[in-house]
Amino acid sequence: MRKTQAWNNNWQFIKTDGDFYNIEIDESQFEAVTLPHTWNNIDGQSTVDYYKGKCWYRKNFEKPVVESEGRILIQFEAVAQVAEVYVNGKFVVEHRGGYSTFFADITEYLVEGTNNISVSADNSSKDVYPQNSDFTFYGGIYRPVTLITVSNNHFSFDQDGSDGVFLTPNVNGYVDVAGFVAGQNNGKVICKISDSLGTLAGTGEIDVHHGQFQLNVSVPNPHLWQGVEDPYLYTAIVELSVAGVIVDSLSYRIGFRSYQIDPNKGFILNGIETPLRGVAKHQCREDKGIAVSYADQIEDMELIAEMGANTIRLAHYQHAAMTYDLSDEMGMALWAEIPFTTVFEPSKECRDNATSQMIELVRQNYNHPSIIVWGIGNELSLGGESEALYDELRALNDLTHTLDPTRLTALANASITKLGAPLRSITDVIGYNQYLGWYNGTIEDNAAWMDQIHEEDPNIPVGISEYGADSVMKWHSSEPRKKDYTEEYQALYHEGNVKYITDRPFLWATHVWNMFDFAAAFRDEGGSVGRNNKGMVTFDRKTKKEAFYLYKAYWSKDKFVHI
Ligand code: GCB
Repeated sequence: MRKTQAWNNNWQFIKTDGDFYNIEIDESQFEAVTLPHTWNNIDGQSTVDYYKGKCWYRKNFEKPVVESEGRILIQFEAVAQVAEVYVNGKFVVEHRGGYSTFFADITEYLVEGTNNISVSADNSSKDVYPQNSDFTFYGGIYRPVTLITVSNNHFSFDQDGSDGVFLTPNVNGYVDVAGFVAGQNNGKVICKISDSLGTLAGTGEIDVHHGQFQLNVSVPNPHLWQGVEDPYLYTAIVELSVAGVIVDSLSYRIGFRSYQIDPNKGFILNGIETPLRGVAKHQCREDKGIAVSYADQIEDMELIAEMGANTIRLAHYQHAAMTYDLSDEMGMALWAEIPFTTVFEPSKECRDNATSQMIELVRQNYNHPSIIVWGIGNELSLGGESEALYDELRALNDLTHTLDPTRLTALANASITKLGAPLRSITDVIGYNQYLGWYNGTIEDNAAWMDQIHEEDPNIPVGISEYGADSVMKWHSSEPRKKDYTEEYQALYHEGNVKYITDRPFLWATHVWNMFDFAAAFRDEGGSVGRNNKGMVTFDRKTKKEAFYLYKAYWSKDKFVHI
């Protein structure tokens, strides 16, 4: 049977490159660290020359006990940006992509007794995306690591970082369960689905053929997942048995829901028009950088819920598994995306990397009811529009539909994207990043602009994937003006926008940029270095800005401030 063990303690770290995968290494220069860890937690939030390079982590461990012929794997929930894994001095696997999960099957590399694992992390890579964007590219093993032991027959761990089981609940009362099995081919898969009280709601089983299976489990009259109003989840336990003995078991929380996105009526969830109004977010906070804890993630999600949001754009990369889990539980509709922003020269490396990142995003997160759209890119026109870029995006869009025929695709366009430009019609829905009243124009300009994007593309669902203004908490004014970085101007900016948005239900989704101030090392503005200050809440999460309360008043059912 599968056993998992958190593997975050007793790591050694050195902030430089070298042959640190060798078995015989003087570890006196290393420092003891606990994961999650980043080496940019301080410099990444303050200076443009934060440390980028290849650094090393090492850990000595006893060979885990595993059933005969079982496998021993290490699951890395993310290593930024390029990782190489070595065991006992031998290369095991490389992973290119700083925000997604991968497995290292280390079974064949182990010896009896004490073993060593060495992992390099490199945040300076030029052919892994993003290469250029308005946020700090942290380095490190900054999400949890898990040791997994399984018997030889198991649900397969794929190169795409998924665990090989894909569940598609249908509101008509069934769940499609498909997947892959490694090891012996003649097992049986049993799926048991229970409601939130633990009562069995449906069960089914099927024989495995050639390492694959597909079955249909009937769940009559399912209780629907209705976003923040009623985020009802079922639990699906999927078991693999061989010769009547259960050899592997996985558990998922699933939700039954259907949706459409209409160019005039916006987002419709289970037949109910549900305007998506919310925020975008990065994964980082003061002093910890990107290496945040589970408690930090819960605090972030609770702040988002308190503001009354019902959607999150998880910018600009794959987020932690716990973020998707919490969104399922809280009913947040998600825009989930790959790190593909502002590309200047679409190249073969660019295509390969965007493709592998999309495969990982979709396959690893397929089972989450909260995910509504897969975002294929952000502001790519800023690097210049070209046929090569359009081809790149068309290919990515087709790939995404093939990977997941049940969901829609989205693209976040820069607001300068021209009328008739292909970037407006490649994906199923689009959003615009618009900063009228901040970088240019006036707050009032937004009303006419919102009507314009609808009139220009009446058959394409349009949303606002970003809008925002900076405020640095030390600045205040009784006569707030554009770009004065005051909390008061930021609140005025959002007051205008929230009214215009409320009056325009055709906007399928709107996302405030950003829920939290975040690290953007190259920035130096408003007297704040290394920070994008467009958050509703400060980087340390200690202060809710005035605009936070404004949205709470508009969106939340609980409009009062608790003192
Ligand atoms: C954008 C980008 C985002 C930036 C934001 C800003 O359009 O997509 O990554 O952080 O603008 O604050 O300028």
